[in-house]
Amino acid sequence: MADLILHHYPNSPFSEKVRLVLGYKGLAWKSVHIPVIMPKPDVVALTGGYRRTPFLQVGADIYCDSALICDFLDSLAPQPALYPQAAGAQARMLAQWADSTLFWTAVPYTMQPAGLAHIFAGMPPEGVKAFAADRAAFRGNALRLSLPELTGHLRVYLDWIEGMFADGRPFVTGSVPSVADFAIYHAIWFVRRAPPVANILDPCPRLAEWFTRMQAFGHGTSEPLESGTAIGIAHAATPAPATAPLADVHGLSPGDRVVVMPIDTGIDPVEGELVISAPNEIAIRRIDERAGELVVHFPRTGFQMKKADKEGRA
Ligand SMILES: N[C@@H](CCC(=O)N[C@@H](CS)C(=O)NCC(=O)O)C(=O)O
Repeated sequence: MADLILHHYPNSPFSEKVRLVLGYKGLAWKSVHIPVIMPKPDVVALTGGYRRTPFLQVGADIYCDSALICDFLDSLAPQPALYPQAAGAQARMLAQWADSTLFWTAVPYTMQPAGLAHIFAGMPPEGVKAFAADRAAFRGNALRLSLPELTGHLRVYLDWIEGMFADGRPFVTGSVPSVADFAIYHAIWFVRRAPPVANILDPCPRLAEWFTRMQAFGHGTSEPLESGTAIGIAHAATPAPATAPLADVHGLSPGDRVVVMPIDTGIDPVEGELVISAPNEIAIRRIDERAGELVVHFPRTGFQMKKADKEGRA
């Protein structure tokens, strides 16, 4: 199989989730560092417009969103499992809560002035300003909570998580890790990156022990790669044949021109020809001037798909 190429940047929590999964599964991967803010021309050449971080490239196949990347890595390397049978569906449900509610509480909480000053220490003011403007556009009209609300909500969530370890279990859903652990981990990881505000974690000793257990999985083995080389790799490769069952709910068929986009943040449309419409996954084929023929994969949930009009819009 072609190399696993993770497109990410060091300070990205969702990337940390995937890096830790790669470590848990003992996988080797290539590391492309992408820009933290727009413009991202090499990202867009591969994804067709999706700008979020991270995404995984395997030859000419592009996997968007950490939830789908987890599914893909688990099918590629099934042991140790991200979805252990004993954890059941609750692992996925908890992961979805952590990737949305917990993340969007922990990150803005951490980005309060004291946390921001620590995370951006040494960055010129215009860099901080550009980051703030980029993320304002990224979040669009999403509700912004005040710091007292964020603090209050985060305390409740941390208390819930701490409570899950009360019966002595080493991981969130039981005796072995599941995807839920990795999804909760990256939000906590981000809070810990800002020591001036990380004291909110102090009343959670079991969570601290769990964090150390999780951190020990490491990131697997990686080698740096230039984004231009990654585009060349895509160009030289052929997308994997689509084998997933058709599970259409849109009245669309493979071959139809569609537009796919996230429903929450970074809602940039990606246009192409539908090749997979499976229960948990949508994939579209597109041709890029620099990267050639690609198939871009998205999870079903968290995204919307529409038939493209003649101009290729949703
Ligand atoms: N649901 C997505 C969320 C990804 C996400 O929001 N990533 C953040 C970085 S951690 C992002 O894209 N920020 C804007 C950017 O990097 O351009 C996932 O699970 O991958």
